[in-house]
Amino acid sequence: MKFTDKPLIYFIMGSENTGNRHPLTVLEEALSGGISYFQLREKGDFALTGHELEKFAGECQRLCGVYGVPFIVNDNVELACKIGADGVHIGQEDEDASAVRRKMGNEKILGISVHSVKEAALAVSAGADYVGMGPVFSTSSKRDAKSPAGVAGILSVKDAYPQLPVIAIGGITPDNAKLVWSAGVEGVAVISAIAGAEDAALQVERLQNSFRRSDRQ
Ligand code: TZP
Ligand code: MG
Repeated sequence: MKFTDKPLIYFIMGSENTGNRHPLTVLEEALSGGISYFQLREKGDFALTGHELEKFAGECQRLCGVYGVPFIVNDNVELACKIGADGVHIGQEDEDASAVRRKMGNEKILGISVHSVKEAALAVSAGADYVGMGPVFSTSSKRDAKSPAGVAGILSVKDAYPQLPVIAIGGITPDNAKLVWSAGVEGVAVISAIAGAEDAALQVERLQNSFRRSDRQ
């Protein structure tokens, strides 16, 4: 997984996040706006399952392929392996991270959600390519979200593991992203600010501009 000085916008979406807009329309807009990674996170009461999920995942994967953007699957390691996704993202309650790394092989991307320096340490030893750290701010996109770690929470992980790519997540919008970039993260992961935007491409551009306005440039 490559992390450069370019601001990394990591878009996360499931079929329930886009309101009355078609998720594939939103994904294509976000891709054309310049997202760097896409994660399919299919959650909620009406989440697709089985064949429908596989079909939807395949459509998202195909679109990502057109734009050359890595396609990551949340939680579902079996699905990721079956369809040949570029990687998988797991949380603290999911399968053991070292076992997932073994299943996926070393070539695939492994991301792990962490909420503390201690969890970041475990993620490093399990072979994570990056950690998703958050929620930075309060969020309504995750039912069981922990209390917000703030920018201080990100800084504590960055201080302990300067080489570990950190993707900040939770309540990030173009208005507060400047603060997050200033903490030295490699990227920001966003659900609602992109999935709920009228124009996802424009919203991605706004997030990129917030990086340009941050203290790092
Ligand atoms: N993990 C921590 S916060 C969060 C996840 C999946 C949800 C982020 O969504 P949003 O809408 O960008 O706050
Ligand atoms: Mg999970």
